[in-house]
Amino acid sequence: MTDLDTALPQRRHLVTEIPGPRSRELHSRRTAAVASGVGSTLPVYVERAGGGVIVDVDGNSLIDLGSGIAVVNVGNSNPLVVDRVSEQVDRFTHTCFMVTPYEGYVAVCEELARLTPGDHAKKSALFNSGAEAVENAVKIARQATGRQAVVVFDHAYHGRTNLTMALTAKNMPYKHGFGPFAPEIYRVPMSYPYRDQPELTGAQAAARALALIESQVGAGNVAAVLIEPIQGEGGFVVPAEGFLPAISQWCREAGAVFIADEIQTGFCRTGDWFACDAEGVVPDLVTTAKGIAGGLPLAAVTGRAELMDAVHTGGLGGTYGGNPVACAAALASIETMREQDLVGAARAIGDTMLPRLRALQERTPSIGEVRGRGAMIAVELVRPGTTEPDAELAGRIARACHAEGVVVLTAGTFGNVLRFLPPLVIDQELLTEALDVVEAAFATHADSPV
Ligand code: PLZ
Repeated sequence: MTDLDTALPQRRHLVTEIPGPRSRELHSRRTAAVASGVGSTLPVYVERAGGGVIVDVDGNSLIDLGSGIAVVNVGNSNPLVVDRVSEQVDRFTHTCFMVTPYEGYVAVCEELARLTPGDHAKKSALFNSGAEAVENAVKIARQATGRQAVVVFDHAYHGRTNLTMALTAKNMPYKHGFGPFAPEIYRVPMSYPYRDQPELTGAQAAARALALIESQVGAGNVAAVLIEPIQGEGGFVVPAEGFLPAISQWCREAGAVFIADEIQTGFCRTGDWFACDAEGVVPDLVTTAKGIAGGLPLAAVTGRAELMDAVHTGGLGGTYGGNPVACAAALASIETMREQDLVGAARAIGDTMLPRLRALQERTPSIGEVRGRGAMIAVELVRPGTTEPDAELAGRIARACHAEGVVVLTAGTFGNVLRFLPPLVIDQELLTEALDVVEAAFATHADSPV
């Protein structure tokens, strides 16, 4: 669907088993040199990637349904990103914005002000990683409110640094053995329509969470409520309609900062520029990263100008935050999203995937739920006839897809969610072929209807 000016054929083509001999060789070097705490979903070592494919060192061409965890929304080595990055690298690679600034940083902040939800005056600060953006959003909210408590949700994922580990819900692998964690973090139940028994409307789920905040934290102590509008690592949990608006309304009344973590959902992924747009929710602060810069490390906090400016000069920063090469990549990515209508492309991906996966669900009792929006789609696996999570099956299906040359990821508090995050520029045909592979994996590995 795009004018991919790449020599990389957009096809699935396996020439060895997965992983092949050269990948296995690299893997044994890696095992000797790389700390084992860093994992890899699929140890095929990459040689090239573009559009919807990843080519490994053995010459296998795999279909990419992961986008490096929702990062290469505009496609890997997107031609415009490559051009702009090369041009920037040629001019200068780093000065440190806090020493001698440059236009690219300012231009990215201007784009963020235009694109993020709401038409109020906004300002931004740039960082290197999602976790760093989340940490800084909390710093800003605390400074602006003079309060300390931060409210987060069950199944939340916000990063692996000390503060963000405390904000993240899941113990294994993110927190286990890494405490003590930062104080003044309070966790309340998320709206999780598939698992809320009895099913709660968005308003009811919000009332459940808000009652706990009021009784256990106290509205006047809350600096910020931090939420992913669709949870990512937690299993692509889409809250019931009305949940986010109710939480954001409560924040407004309580004088608390409503922070939307759009690190995984942002930049067209869900079929809107930002997932909050779907219900017209306007956060006070938004954190972004991943999709913003087509694969280069960049992150941002964007928000109400008066909140952002509550911090004293020098209170925010970092050596590399808003690196000029990453800013050039972000500007090229944003231009691509706009010109190639990647919002529309993400919607089209959802329109292809959801009906096929729902049809698969009809004949597969171990599929408890198919959910998601745009190009952020998941399948939750359970033991047939129950809602008991089946992580083992999710792993088996993922491995079967990998063996057939389709990169899929798993997620979820219970590890039982298969998730799909294709690059938004993926060919329809390639996407259809990937879905054939997923269906075949279910046909072989999941129980047949009873
Ligand atoms: N907030 C919503 O999705 C990163 C992490 C994978 P960083 N998610 C992928 C892993 O196992 O480390 C993420 C996110 C949301 C924050 C983050 C953190 O972003 O750029 O990884 O720090």
